[in-house]
Amino acid sequence: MLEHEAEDQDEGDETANQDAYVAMKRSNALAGADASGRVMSAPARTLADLSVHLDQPLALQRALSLWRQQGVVVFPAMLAPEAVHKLACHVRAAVAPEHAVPRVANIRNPDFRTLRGLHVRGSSAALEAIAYKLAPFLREALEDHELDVLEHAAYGVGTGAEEQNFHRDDSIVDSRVMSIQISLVDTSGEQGAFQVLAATHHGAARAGEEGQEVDSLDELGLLGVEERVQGIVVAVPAGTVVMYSPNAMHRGRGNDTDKERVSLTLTLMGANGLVPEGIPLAICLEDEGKWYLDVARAQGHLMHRLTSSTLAGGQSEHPTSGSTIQMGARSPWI
Ligand SMILES: O=C(O)CCC(=O)C(=O)O
Repeated sequence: MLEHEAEDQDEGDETANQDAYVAMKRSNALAGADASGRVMSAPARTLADLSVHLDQPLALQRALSLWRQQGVVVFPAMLAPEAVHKLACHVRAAVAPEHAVPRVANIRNPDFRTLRGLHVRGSSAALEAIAYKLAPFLREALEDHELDVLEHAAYGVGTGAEEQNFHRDDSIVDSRVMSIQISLVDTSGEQGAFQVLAATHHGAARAGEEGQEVDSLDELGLLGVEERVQGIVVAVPAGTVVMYSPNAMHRGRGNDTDKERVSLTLTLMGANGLVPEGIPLAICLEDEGKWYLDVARAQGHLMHRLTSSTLAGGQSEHPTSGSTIQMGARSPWI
């Protein structure tokens, strides 16, 4: 490498570090953390503590507060059964070996777990239904009206899958990145359910670095309360949408039942967020960097950056859908 190239790279690294530092400070401040990053609000202890029912008053404000303070929000049975059925068909068809892009290497304890990049277009109705209901929350939470789809995959946890260790997915603390799971089957706690430690998405919780996996959360010096050792088991009905920070300590539990846990998983990022290391991973190659949800208006729309064609047949189900797939003004983020 030439000398001036090395200098450019050093400057680039420094800028990236500064960006990450600024993002961490902002994430902490939004979450009500003190100067050392310790979160001031009490960690949620039950699934009900993390759940938001959209028919309740101030539901989206409560969702925003959970996102910032706990790093996790659960919307129980948010998608209608017909929408879940359609999405489940898309997911199951796409995991057929001849169609799917295997991404199993991304998963911890991969035996009996399947993660496959999935075409975004086939999920447009469900994604638009979510954006329609949650647009103001998503815009505030991810601090932008353009939300890049970084990952989009079918995820199955079959009988015999082992419990994972608690971990976080990446090393950048940035509240503008959101992992989402849409449950496509009723999921019991023993069916490989998602499990999370609330309020571990930043600050003091950074004692556990990216890649570090722990058997006991005492290793992180985070605990004191028995419930927190176990975390919150997200055993939920089909159609439930779980949104969590990839920085929150979480894991998949073992599946001791004879039923597969099936979900759609995706990662959204506010357009000015810091792309986490290692992402994009679980998405179809041709969809990388192409799709975003536009939540500028009260309802959201799924958009494609590079074409100006109209989404054939109006696949969305919400009332305002005539969804246009528009040309993105800016380049893909990769
Ligand atoms: O099973 C889950 O819901 C979480 C999976 C996970 O965190 C991982 O594979 O890294």
